[in-house]
Amino acid sequence: MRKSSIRRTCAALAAVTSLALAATACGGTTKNDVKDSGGSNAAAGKADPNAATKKGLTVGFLPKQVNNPYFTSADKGGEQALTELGSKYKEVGPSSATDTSGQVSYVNTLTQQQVDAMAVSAQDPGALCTALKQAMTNKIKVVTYDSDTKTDCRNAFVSQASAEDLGRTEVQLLAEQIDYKGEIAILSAAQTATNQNTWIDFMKDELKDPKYKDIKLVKVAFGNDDAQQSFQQTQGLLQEHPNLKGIISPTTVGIKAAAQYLSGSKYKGKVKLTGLGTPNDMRKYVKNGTVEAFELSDPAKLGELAARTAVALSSGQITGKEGETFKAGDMGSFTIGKDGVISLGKPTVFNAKNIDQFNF
Ligand code: RAM
Repeated sequence: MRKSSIRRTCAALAAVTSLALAATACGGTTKNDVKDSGGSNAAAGKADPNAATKKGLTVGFLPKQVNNPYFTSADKGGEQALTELGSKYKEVGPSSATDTSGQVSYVNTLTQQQVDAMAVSAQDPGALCTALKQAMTNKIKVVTYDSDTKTDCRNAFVSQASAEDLGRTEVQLLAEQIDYKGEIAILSAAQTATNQNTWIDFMKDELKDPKYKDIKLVKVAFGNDDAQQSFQQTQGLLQEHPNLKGIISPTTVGIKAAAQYLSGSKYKGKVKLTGLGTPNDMRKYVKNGTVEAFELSDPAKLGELAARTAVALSSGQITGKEGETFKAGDMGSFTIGKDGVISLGKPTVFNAKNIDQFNF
């Protein structure tokens, strides 16, 4: 076989089969040769907290949606951390938050490109599993951030806060604003989104407390992290439920669109709105009396922690097991919790008093 056709065959083989297999058959020096040289602990699948931080790694970020400002900030945080650590950042991803098959293709692309690690925000808990497992078989470390997949389809999950905290506190915020009385609705993102669905389950559980006996959740609507759809869903909620007293929107795109609708309607200040939003998106709605209080953790910090987790995994400092601890630069030390979850911390609650102190 001529050299060029060997190269073509190898490329084709790598595209359709296990990269490790293709690499062996083609005799190339691949990531796999390098990756297993992480010392005896790494070879035995044990974490070595004292292992040196590797440089020159490539970490691919795959957000739920590339044109969502939340992920623009998150991924920027990831890029900055990787640059500081002497590694490379790349980003791929779909423009719609409901393009699960697009996300699968992007996972496969990153695998074919033999990145060292990928940070993925999953649009759906199960859809990416086969592709992510294939990546891990090829010794690529998989971190989910923001929105998880199933636990066996990644090495670790970096969450913006405890899911339970986020779900329960959103109900608490709204309940106070409506005096613990009346109909409420939820305006979510995509119907399959792991993060939103987990938070909603905790919201429903929180609502079981007798102190909320006079609050009734009448509907969960889905705006798919699309501004126009979220705006229309808000309008629809108020048409269908004219007695609605409050809305929780656990998505930055949803809460912004709902605030925009409410602020231009007769419901402004009457129908309360809370959830997860960025201070920069929500500032004007807090100032004009549409929104009292909402919350979020800084997405740039989430991206930074995802990047640092990916590098710690690739360096063999952690494997993703509960109880392992690692240093995340200026962010301090983090300990991996149950099911491989790493939580960034507590979200910040924003209101008229503090919103001007934040710029993200
Ligand atoms: C949207 C996305 C993201 C979520 C934030 C709060 O940008 O749905 O997944 O974490 O909101």
